[in-house]
Amino acid sequence: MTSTVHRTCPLCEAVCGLTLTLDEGGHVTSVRGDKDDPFSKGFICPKGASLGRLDEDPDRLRKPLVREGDLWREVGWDEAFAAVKAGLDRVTDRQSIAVYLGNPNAHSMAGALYGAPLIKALGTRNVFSASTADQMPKHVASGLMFGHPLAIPVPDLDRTDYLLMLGANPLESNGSLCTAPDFPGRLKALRRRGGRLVVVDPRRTRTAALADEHVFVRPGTDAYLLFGMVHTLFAEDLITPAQEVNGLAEVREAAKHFPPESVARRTGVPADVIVRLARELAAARTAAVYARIGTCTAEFGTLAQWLVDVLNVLTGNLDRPGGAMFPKPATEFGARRRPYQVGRWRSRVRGLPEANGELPVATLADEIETPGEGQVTFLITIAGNPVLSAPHGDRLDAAFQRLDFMVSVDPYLNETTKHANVILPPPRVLQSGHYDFALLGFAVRNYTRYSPPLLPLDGQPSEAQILARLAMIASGLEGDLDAFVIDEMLRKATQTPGSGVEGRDVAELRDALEGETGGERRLDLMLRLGPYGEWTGKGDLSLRKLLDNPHGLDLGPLEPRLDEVLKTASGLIELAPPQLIEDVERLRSKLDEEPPEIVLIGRRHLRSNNSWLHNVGTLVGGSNTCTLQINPADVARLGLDGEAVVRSAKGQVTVPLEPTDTIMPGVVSLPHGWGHAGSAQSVAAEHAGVSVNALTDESAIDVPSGNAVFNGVPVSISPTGVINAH
Ligand SMILES: Nc1nc2c(c(=O)[nH]1)N[C@H]1C(S)=C(S)[C@@H](COP(=O)(O)OP(=O)(O)OC[C@H]3O[C@@H](n4cnc5c(=O)[nH]c(N)nc54)[C@H](O)[C@@H]3O)O[C@H]1N2
Ligand SMILES: Nc1nc2c(c(=O)[nH]1)N[C@H]1C(S)=C(S)[C@@H](COP(=O)(O)OP(=O)(O)OC[C@H]3O[C@@H](n4cnc5c(=O)[nH]c(N)nc54)[C@H](O)[C@@H]3O)O[C@H]1N2
Ligand code: SF4
Ligand SMILES: [Mo]
Repeated sequence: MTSTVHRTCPLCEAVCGLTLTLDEGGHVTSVRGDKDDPFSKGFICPKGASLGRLDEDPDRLRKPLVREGDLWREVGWDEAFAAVKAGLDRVTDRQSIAVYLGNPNAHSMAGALYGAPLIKALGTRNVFSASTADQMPKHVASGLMFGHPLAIPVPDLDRTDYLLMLGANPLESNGSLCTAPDFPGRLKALRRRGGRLVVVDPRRTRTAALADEHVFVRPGTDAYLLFGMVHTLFAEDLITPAQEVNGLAEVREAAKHFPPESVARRTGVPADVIVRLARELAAARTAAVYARIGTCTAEFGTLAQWLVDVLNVLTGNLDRPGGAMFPKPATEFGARRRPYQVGRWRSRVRGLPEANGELPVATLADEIETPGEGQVTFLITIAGNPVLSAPHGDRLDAAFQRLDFMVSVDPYLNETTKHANVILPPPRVLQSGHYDFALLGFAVRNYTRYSPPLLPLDGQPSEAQILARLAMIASGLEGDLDAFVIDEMLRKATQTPGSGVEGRDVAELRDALEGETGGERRLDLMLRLGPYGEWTGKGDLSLRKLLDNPHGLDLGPLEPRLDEVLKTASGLIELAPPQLIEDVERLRSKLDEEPPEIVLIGRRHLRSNNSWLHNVGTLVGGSNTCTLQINPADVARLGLDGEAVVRSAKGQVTVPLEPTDTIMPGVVSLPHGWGHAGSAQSVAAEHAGVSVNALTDESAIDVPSGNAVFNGVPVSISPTGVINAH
C-alpha cells in the first residue's frame, strides 16, 4: 500500500507545496509539486524533487555521537544529554558560552519556537547566527526606518509594472526575503503583462538573461548607484512620497554628494543609465526596488538596503499595490515596546555593536581565541556550518579546536560538527512538522500552510524536544517549556486591550488549544491570536483549520498596512536615521577610491543549498561544481589555463577556471559552501571543491549591521605553475 501525502518543502524560502508518495515502509517513492497548493500551484525545483533522497541519506546521523579524542561513539539520548550537562556544569561564567544558529533555523519550527528560549536559558550575550553573513543589513535598515527589524517590504511581484532587482538571482536561489514559489514564472508573467524587469549584477545571470535590461555593476558599489538615483529624483523634482516622512531634507542633503557623473566612475554604470533608471522608476505606474544578498554582504550593505526603501518611498511605491508592500502573516510578529536600537551592547574583543540581539559572526573567532574574562570556551551550534559559511571560516576551524566543549544539533558529521564533543541529530525531514513562521512574513501573497509530521518518531526526540531539553538543562528548571510559554503569552493577551481575549481566563483558553505537541499548541495559539485568528474576531484561523486544509490557504493579495506595521517612536517613516546618515560619511570618503584590480564575489547554483546538500547524488555534479567564473579577457591577460591559484589577504585556494563573458572583467566568482575534502559525507567528499571562505576576510564588515563582506573581496590570481612567484 502506498500513500500520498502533502507537505511544504523545507529547503528554501519559496515554501513550495509538495506531494509525496510513500511506500508501506515510509520510503518516499516520488515527489511532485502540489497542484492544489494555492501559492505554489505545482511548482517544484530539483532540490524539492530530491527531498526523499535527502530524507534517507545513509550518511545522516540517526543517533547522537559523542567524541572521545578522534573517535566517535554512538550513544543513547540520555547519555548524550548527560554529557552536555556535564560540559555545561564546568562553565562558571555564562558569558563564556556562545551560540551559533545556522540558516535552517529559519526553516524549522524548532528554530522558530525554541531558539529564543534556549538563548534565554543559557544567559549569554554571545549569540551569533548566519544572519550576520546574510540579511542583517535589511533588519537594521528596516528597524531604523520603520521601527521593527521584521518590517521588511517585499516587491508586489504579481502586480508591479516595474521591478528593479539588485544582487539577487532568483532563477538559481528561488528568492530570498521575498517568498515567491515559482519566482521565475512570476518574473515571466510580469514581462508578459507589459511590465519591465531590470537586473543589476556583476554577472549576466539567468535572471539577468530573462530581464528587459541587465546592468553590470562593480561589486560592492550598489549604495553609490542607488544614491545616484536618489540624487536624480531630487534634481529632477521627481519626488512623490505617498506618506508623511521624517528626514526628507537630510536625504536630499546627503544625496547631493552623489551626482550620477561621480558615482558612474565608482560603479561602472554610465551616468546616463543611472539617470534613466531613476526616471523610469519615477514614471512607472507602479514599481518596486528589491535588493538581496549581492548588496547585503557588502561593505555598505545597510546603506544599500536603506536606499532601496528610500527609493520605494520617494517614488510613492511604498505600501501600495504593485509597489513594495508589507505582508500580513497569520502569525504576526509582536509589537515592540521600545524604539528599535542597535549597539545596546558590544562584542568583548572588537567592540562591535549588537544588532537584533546578536553579535557579528565575523568576530566569533576573536571571542574564542582572545583570553580574558568572558572568553568563549563553550559553543553550541544549531543547524549551522560556520567553518564553511562564515568569513575566513578556516580561522574558525582552528579556533573550534581550542574550545573546552562544543555541542552541535545537526543531522551530519561535517566540517563544523566534527569539532563537537556531542552531536545531537534531529529526526528525518518527514518526521518533523513544518510551519514557516519566518518566511510567510515575506510572502508576496498572504498565505498559510501547516504540514504535520508524516512519520512517527520511533523513540527519537523531535528537534523541538532536543532544543527544549537543552534549554531545560541550561536553565536548571524542570517542567514543560511549552506550557510555560503558552501561559506567558496568554497572560499578556488577556491583559491587552483589543487582543480579542482581553479579560478572559488563561486556564480556559489554554484548555481550548489543540495540537499533538507543545509546538503545535503554540502554533494554534499564535494562529488564533493572529490577524486572521479565530480569537481575534478577524478570521477563523486555528490549527484545526490548517489541518483541514492540507494544501494551504490563500489569504489574499498584499494590502496597504503601513499604519499597522510602523513602530517608530515618531509614528512616521524615518527616512534619514542618524546612524545611517553618519555612515554616509564612510561612503563619501571612498567615492574616489581606486578599485582593486580583481575582486571576488559569490554565486548560487540551483541544485545547491549553502554547504549542506552536496551529499545528495542527484544534486551534485554537472553544472553544480565549484569553479571560478572569470572573464576570458582576464584569463588571457593573466596567462591562465585550466586552473589557477586565487589569493587574498587571508588565504589561497587552487580552483578550476570557468571562463565566461557573463562576468565583468576584473571580477571573479566562486560559490560558497564547498570545501568538503576528507568529509565524513561520502558523496560530498567526492565533490569536495574549495571553500571560498578560505579567502574572505573577517576584518571587513558593514559597519552599522556588523554583517560580513563576501562581495568585492580583493584577490590576485596566478597560474598554478607560479604559486611561489609572489
Ligand atoms: N562567501 C560566502 N559565504 C556565505 C554566503 C555567500 O553568499 N558567500 N552566504 C551566507 C548565507 S546567505 C548564509 S544563510 C550562510 C549559511 O550559513 P550556515 O547556516 O552556517 O550554513 P549552512 O550551509 O546553511 O549549514 C546548515 C547546517 O544545518 C544542518 N541542517 C540541515 N537541516 C537541518 C535541520 O533541520 N536541523 C538541524 N539542526 N540542522 C540542519 C546542515 O547539516 C548544516 O550543517 O552562509 C553564508 N556564507
Ligand atoms: N539553489 C540555492 N538556493 C538558495 C541558496 C543556495 O545556496 N542555493 N541559499 C539560500 C540563501 S541562504 C539565501 S540568503 C538566498 C540568497 O538569494 P539571492 O540573493 O538571490 O542569492 P544569489 O543567487 O547568490 O544571487 C546574488 C547575486 O548577487 C550578485 N552580486 C554579487 N556581488 C554583487 C554586488 O556587489 N552588487 C550586485 N548588485 N550584485 C552582486 C551575484 O553575482 C549573484 O548573481 O538563496 C537561498 N536559496
Ligand atoms: S523552490 Fe525551494 S521550496 Fe520550492 S521545491 Fe525548490 S527547494 Fe523546495
Ligand atoms: Mo542566507
